[in-house]
Amino acid sequence: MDLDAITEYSALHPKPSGLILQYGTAGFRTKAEHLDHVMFRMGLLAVLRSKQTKSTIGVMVTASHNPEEDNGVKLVDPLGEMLAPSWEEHATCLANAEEQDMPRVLMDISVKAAVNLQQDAFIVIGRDTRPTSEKLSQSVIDGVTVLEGQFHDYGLVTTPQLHYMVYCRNTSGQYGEATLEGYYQKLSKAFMELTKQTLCSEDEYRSLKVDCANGIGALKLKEMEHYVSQGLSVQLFNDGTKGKLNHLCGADFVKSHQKPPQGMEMKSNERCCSFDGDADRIVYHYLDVDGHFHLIDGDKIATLISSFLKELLLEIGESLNIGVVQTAYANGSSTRYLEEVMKVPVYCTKTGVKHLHHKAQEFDIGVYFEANGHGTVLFSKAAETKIRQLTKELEDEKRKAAAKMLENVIDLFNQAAGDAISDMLVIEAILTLKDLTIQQWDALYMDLPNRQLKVKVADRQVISTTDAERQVVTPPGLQEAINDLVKKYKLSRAFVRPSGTEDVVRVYAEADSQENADSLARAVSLAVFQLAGGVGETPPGF
Ligand code: 16G
Ligand code: MG
Repeated sequence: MDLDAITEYSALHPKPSGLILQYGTAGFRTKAEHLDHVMFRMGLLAVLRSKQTKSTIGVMVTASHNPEEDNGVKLVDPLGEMLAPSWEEHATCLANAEEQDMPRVLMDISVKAAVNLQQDAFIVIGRDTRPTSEKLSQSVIDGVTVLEGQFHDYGLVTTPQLHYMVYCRNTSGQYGEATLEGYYQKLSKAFMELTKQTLCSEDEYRSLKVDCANGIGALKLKEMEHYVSQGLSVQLFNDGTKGKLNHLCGADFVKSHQKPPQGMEMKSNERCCSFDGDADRIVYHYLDVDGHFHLIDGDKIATLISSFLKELLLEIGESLNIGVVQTAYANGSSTRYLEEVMKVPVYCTKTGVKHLHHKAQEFDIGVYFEANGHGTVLFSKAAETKIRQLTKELEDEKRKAAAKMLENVIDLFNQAAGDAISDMLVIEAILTLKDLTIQQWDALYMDLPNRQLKVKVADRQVISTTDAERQVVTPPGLQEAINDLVKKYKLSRAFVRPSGTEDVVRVYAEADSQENADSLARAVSLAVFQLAGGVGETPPGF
């Protein structure tokens, strides 16, 4: 390691002294102007991680659904997964080291993690469409270069596309070709094969309006459009030509405000969906004939997908197990429907894709979705091999066709990460194959009315939780207070947790009516404010 060169280059990406940032649920995320040094240092760290794992590592510059002024960075581990927890700690230490200490901290990490510095390193880099992303990704490249890592800059890509590239490169191309062309080809081929029997169905099934959050999803859907145009016609809105990224549009806005995005013409009963700013989340929505807005969130997406997969499994008659993974935010109705009507086992993990992803790996087929629209389906290697073998060996036509469909589904899901484009194609294929309208899909079950609120407290870490964030451990008395409030309402449930991405405590409540869900959420917010050191104004409504 050439410490002099590192010191010299680092001075070009100086750390504002005193600034402390945390590698959180989805990497570092803050105002773009505070991130230059973090980018340089993540370039350095990616090289160490690559040497240690002897694999290609990804670095994605994005702040997803955050406002346009923010930016962020996260590292992608060899199989497309999120960075291992011990390396999250290294990332935090390195980002926070004061300028003069940084080379020493870098050395310490390399010793602690037993990195062989002689090993080659290869890094792939991607970025979203934020005005600051190009310059910041250049700083990542500076970091990679000073440690003599090799790299490939994919430029503008969605977050899941970068995960895909990493996965492809580390599996010698078995998963797919590590190019955008390879990504489009793989997905579109699987989509066209899956839907080929139904291509003559009515036109209304084949057109979909997509709100692209004024983000990268728009560019990439435009590139992909012609690959799937025989099976699906997409009409893009909020494509970034006019509006601001994530402003009053996109999956996060639609989900949290339970409102249609601005900038999208919606006629009644038209099928619409929204991506987030880096295209790793998707939610569907429509207006009914009375003009009422209906949101179809990650829970209903998981339900549609798992019921389809379960039918195919029954058809081929193999005992592959399937499990659905959710978080505490999953609507109570979805969990009940999955367990009681569909009879699939449901598991709850902490918020954040990495927790769901990890749990989903325990099943032959693991379906995971956060209510906010992050998710995918993972097939174990054994399940995949079995299914591919069945498509070749089965003689019974019906069973063979079902196995073939499952094979297409494996290829269509981005198994490296939740991916709005890939999820969208799977959903469109299922709706077409099952001849379902968006209203019929929506009618699978009725969501319980719910409300999310935020509370500002002096230190959100005073709140600790257990049982996948469904129970508060500290501060004392808070869980008892929540229990007493929940008892006052029917079909009710509430939990609180410190946010991993914002300096707030999040509150979730659901109940038999919207009024009751709102009132429970407000009462719980007040309890948090009083028992966990609320600051500023008392939560409204009292
Ligand atoms: C991040 C997570 C997302 C989670 C959200 C929760 C990833 C890639 N993204 O965006 O899964 O739902 O944080 O945010 O893991 P919160 O902690 O602020 O509620
Ligand atoms: Mg995102």
